[in-house]
Amino acid sequence: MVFLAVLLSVVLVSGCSTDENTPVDCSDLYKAGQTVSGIYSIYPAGGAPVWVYCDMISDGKDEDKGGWTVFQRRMDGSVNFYRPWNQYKRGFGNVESEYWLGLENMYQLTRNRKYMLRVDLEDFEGRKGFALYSSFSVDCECAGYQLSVSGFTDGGAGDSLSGHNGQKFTTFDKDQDTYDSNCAKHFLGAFWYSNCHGTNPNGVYLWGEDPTHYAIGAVWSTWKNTAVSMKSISMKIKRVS
Ligand SMILES: [Ca+2]
Repeated sequence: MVFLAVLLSVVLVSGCSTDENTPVDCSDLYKAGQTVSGIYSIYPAGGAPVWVYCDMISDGKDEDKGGWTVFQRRMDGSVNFYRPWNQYKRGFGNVESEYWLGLENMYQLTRNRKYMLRVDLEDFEGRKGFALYSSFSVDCECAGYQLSVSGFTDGGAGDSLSGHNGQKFTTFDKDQDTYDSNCAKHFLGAFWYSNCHGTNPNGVYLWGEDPTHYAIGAVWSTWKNTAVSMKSISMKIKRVS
C-alpha cells in the first residue's frame, strides 16, 4: 500500500514536470492540440499557475490562427478597472468575462520570448476592427513595466497604440507618465500613458458614446472619436517562433 502510494506520487510528479503539462502560454496549449477558445491555466514564470482566457480562433490565416493569450478584456462593464498599482501589477477581474492578467505576468511572459500583439475592438453597433503589432514586450517593475510595441499592421481600426511605445505604466496612485499631472486620474483608467493617450482600454465602461467628459471611456481614437467607448476590447499576445 505504501509502495503503491509512492509509485503513484512519482508518476504524478513526473507527469507534471513535462512541458505539455506546464504550458507557458496559450501558444503552447494551441501547439499541444487545444483548439477551443476558453479558460486554461498557464505558467508564465514556471512556478505557480495563472488562469487565463485563450483565444484559439482569431486571425485569418490558418497557419497562425489560434494561440493568443488574452491579457486584457472588456465586454460587459462587469468589472471596475479603476484600480491601484498593486492590482495592475498582480492582475484582477474574472477570466470568464473582464480581467487584467497583471503586469508581472506580462513581464515574465515577454522577458525572454518574442511576442506579437493583437487588439480586437467592437462598437455598440456591432462593427468590428482590429490592430496587429509584430512586436510586444513589457519590461520589469524596476523599469516601470515599460512598454515596447512596434510593427503595426492595420485591421481597420488604425494605430492608436504606437504612440505609447516606450512609456511606463501609470495608475492613479503611481504617476509614471510624461504629463504634468496624473493621466490615470484625468482619464479614469490605468495604462502606459504618455501625455496622455491615443487609447484608454482600461478607462470607464461608458456603454457607447458620451461626450460629457473628454476621453475617459475605453477609447481607440483612430477608429472612433474620443467620446466613443467600445462595447468590447481585448488585447492578446502570441509567441513568434
Ligand atoms: Ca505625470
